Amino acid sequence: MGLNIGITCYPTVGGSGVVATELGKLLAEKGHTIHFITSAVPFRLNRMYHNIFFHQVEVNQYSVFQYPPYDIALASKMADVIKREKLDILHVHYAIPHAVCAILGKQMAKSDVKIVTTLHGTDITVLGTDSALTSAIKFGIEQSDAVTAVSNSLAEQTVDMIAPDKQIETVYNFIDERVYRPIDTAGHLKNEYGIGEEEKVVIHVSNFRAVKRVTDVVKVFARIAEQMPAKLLLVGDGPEMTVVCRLAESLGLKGRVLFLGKQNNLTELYAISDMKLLLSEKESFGLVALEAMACGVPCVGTDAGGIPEVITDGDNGFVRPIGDVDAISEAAIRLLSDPDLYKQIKQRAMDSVHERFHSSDIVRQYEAVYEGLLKEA
Ligand code: GMT
Repeated sequence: MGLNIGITCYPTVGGSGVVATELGKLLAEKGHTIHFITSAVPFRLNRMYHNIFFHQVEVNQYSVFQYPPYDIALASKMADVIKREKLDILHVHYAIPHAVCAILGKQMAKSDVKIVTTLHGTDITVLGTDSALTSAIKFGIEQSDAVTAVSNSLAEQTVDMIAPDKQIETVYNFIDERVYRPIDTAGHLKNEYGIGEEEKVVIHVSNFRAVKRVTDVVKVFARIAEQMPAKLLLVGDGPEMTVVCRLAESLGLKGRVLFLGKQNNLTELYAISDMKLLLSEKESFGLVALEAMACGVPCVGTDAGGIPEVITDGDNGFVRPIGDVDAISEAAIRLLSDPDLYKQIKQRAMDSVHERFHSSDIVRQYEAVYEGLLKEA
């Protein structure tokens, strides 16, 4: 029987919002009714579904308040939706503020709705070290009815950092295989970007926060470009952009590094890319690696967080220590210059997405979490 499921996430561009929205869409396709309770329409919610509803959290800027009360407005909206739509499940992404808001919303609604919290990383790896928020994160996790993390690494890190009295189950991220797949751009795009047929294309996609170590991406690319004709596509924007631009210039890479800014149609960019670099120092999963692999683009990543659970070194890509530009460059150059190895790793990259992260398996795992809670009740 279809369930009434509320979903709260940050609706902006970012892995957690993408996963939450894709999950909502696939659950709706399986007959559940989905209620997004968010501050804006999730950006991936790009078509109409008769059983997906959007409830906007309005945050007003009152001059008497120093900070806009997003958390309280969200909890209040959650309470309204829990009551009116008779939610069975409220699935929130991020412990703070979303799990804490859900607990408050449930109390306001005097309801028995089950709260499922998915941890995505930043709340634990960054905020968990901020002692001002540790108690709130612990509370959000412990008072949720079920808690999932997007990798074993994140689940273990959460236990190490805040020792919550709660079991945390790993449910990996997934991609929509109908969107992320190899496509043929017949070389048009490569031409339009002025990339030669013989040039290797390296891609990096992120929000250019310092933890993504985009400067290492540029340093590794400089080594690659010494060995073969190549271009680097930098996709995204963020706080480190100026530093990255300056580094590319100082390494004499002007014209070889293309700054594409934020882009939506990543499959078209992956179609012209030969390899992706994901060199973060913190990464609970690395959804962008999975997206690239599904499109047939093998990745070289660091051993940060959950990356080694997505990229298996020597099987579907390469994993090297964080910041080890020499070792990363050696692996990248080897991958790009050995056609047999490349073919084998590329195939394994595509196969492993289907074997280990298939959307239908992951959605089923979330349904099992929901059903388990409702059976207990
Ligand atoms: O990486 C970011 O800066 C964005 C952040 C988010 O909230 O979307 O990403 C986190 O969640 C993604 C989806 O689960 C993961 O793929 C990313 O690895 C994770 N980022 C970090 O842990 C730094």
